[in-house]
Amino acid sequence: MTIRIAVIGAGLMGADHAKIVAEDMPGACLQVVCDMDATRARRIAEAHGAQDVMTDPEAAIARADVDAVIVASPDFTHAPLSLACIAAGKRVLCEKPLSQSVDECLAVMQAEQAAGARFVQLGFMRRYDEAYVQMRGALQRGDLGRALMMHNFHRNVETPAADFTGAMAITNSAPHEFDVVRHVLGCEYASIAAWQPKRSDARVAPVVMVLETADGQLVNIEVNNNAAYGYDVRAELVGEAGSIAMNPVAYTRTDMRLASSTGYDSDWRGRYAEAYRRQNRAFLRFVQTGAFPEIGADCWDGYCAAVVAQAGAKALAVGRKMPVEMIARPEFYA
Ligand code: ISE
Repeated sequence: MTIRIAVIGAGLMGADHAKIVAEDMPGACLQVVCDMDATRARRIAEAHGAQDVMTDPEAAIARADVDAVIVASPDFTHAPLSLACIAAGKRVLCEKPLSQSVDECLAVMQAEQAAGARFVQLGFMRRYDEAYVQMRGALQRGDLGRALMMHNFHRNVETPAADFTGAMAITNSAPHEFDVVRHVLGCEYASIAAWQPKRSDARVAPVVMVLETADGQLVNIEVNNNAAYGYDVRAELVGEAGSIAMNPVAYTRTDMRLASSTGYDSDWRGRYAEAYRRQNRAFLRFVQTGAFPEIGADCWDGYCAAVVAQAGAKALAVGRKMPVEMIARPEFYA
């Protein structure tokens, strides 16, 4: 049976998900594209052969001819739309973050537990990126010995909005690292500190974070949303017996005029193209079987990222290290 998917949100990520559903998810079809802006929804629907266009997300979720949902609308809609999917008994792949509010994350977790089944997979797609898969594998096999540190760099060409702040770098961009690092290391954070260097202009400066894990590892994360030169993510996991680092991802190298060069993507869609496809196919299997994807991110992971982000934003504001205080992991998410 073909799984009929509604994509909610027809912006950058919604368009990308619609394309993935239409082209790279055998067993699924793009049923509806929904966006507040009907013209934008229609453009994406026509480009990828969707059956229908809607402007009301709750109505799209409720449709009898929609089996599953991908939420890629603005961040503040993620939790309410996930709740609507749970209420409708439909599985949802929700873009990160689940919510920037810890309380909203808890509300979605509670609704899911009350429903008695997993409905929400979160779009922390880096878990499916081969570099992080190999880092996690090396650690789990014991190749690296005990993990000591993980270094991370996350650079965007420029901020999406002129009023982007250091706090937003922590709550919007860094959650990718918060999630994938705890996924690779297999432990939770104990504290976070955050600082910013000074820039010569009014743009948001990089944010540099240092986190301690509950197992005594150190994690540093640089998020530079105005790096100017390209989309660039780097990571290195250092253990007592060795280290494993992510290679730059480039299919080609140009050798010309006595120089050798590789290019950068302008944003994350190219760098993580394969990870998005793996993640979305895992979501499809989840819809088909009901078994939550082995390495997928769930509501608990969304809650954890929100708690760390909240503590990180506070640490940046007050200029000192803050504890990361979480509830005990509910048995439901074990
Ligand atoms: C941005 O906020 C995202 O959501 C993207 O997934 C990420 O890759 C990008 O670097 C972030 O800044």
